[in-house]
Amino acid sequence: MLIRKPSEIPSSLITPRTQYLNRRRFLRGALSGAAVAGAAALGVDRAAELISPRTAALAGTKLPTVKSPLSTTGEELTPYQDITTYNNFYEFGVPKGDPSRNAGVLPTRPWTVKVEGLVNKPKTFDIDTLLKMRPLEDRIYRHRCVEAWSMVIPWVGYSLSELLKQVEPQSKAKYVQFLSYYDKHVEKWSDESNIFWPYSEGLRLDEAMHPLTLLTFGLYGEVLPNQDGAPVRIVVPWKYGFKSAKSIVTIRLVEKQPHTTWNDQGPQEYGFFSNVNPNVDHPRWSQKTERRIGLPLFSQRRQTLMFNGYADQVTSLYNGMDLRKYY
Ligand SMILES: Nc1nc2c(c(=O)[nH]1)N[C@H]1C(S)=C(S)[C@@H](COP(=O)(O)O)O[C@H]1N2
Ligand SMILES: [Mo]
Repeated sequence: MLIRKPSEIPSSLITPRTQYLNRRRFLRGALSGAAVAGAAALGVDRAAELISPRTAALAGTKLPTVKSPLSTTGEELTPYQDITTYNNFYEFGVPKGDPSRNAGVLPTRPWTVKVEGLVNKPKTFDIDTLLKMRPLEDRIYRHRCVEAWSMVIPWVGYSLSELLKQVEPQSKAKYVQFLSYYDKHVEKWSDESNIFWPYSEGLRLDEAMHPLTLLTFGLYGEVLPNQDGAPVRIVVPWKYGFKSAKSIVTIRLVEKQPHTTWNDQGPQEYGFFSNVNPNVDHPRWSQKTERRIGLPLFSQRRQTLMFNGYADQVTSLYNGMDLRKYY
């Protein structure tokens, strides 16, 4: 497959951001017009289905944010264009450009996140309640995919611990499982891979409670585009990207280590912990270096940092653990 990477497109071809957004809004308008016309021919019930809440329209809405002391500094931000067109979101297709083309059909309203399992106060949160529960922070993080590419992304959200504290985890709870939205009629591309849906990820409870673990609603100060995991996702910056489940609907506190999607796919290749670690190679490639997306080709290659550069904050979580064994 030959796809021109965003970084290889001359900047003269990159649409300025405002123009790009206006065009998208225009296209969306045109599309919903077509949906209404098409719906008239189908009868009322189908019509309601076609026009019903489909909130790609929310993507790009400004979010009120405060600066975060936990932001990574001194890194050049990856352009919005790259963050939103070079994605892994297998529910919407395997090639990196497919999620940005297909994820518009994800219905991001109404949306709830159910927090259940070993907690004293299980609760189903409406997404708009979650959005207002705590001040939203601008948090810049390095983002390192297991495929050895990376970005620097200004996310918007607050620490997941703020939500977990509210439901009061019981002492038996040792792990947290995250489940993504799944509807094979909406995510028609999901059969391109043999993943056992819904996408499932997990963290040890202390990892989930770490302040760096972000409950994420936006990027670049705006509501997440669907392809980046709208309306809410997890971001765990010291781990490979696949640990950060997108478009989550369930958070479950459990006693035993939950099954996780990439570990199911290849346990020798993708461990449960999957901390970014330049000293432990993937069986099929090195993890010593990475390619920073969005930079000129000659300057993309760089050293991968232990725990993706967050060692000062997270090393203590793994005291006494053999990180080769627990990869
Ligand atoms: N539900 C779901 N979450 C997912 C994935 C996915 O395919 N489905 N891909 C993961 C992988 S491999 C990575 S690298 C990141 C990518 O996030 P981004 O596209 O916003 O950069 O999302 C992770 N979360
Ligand atoms: Mo990834």
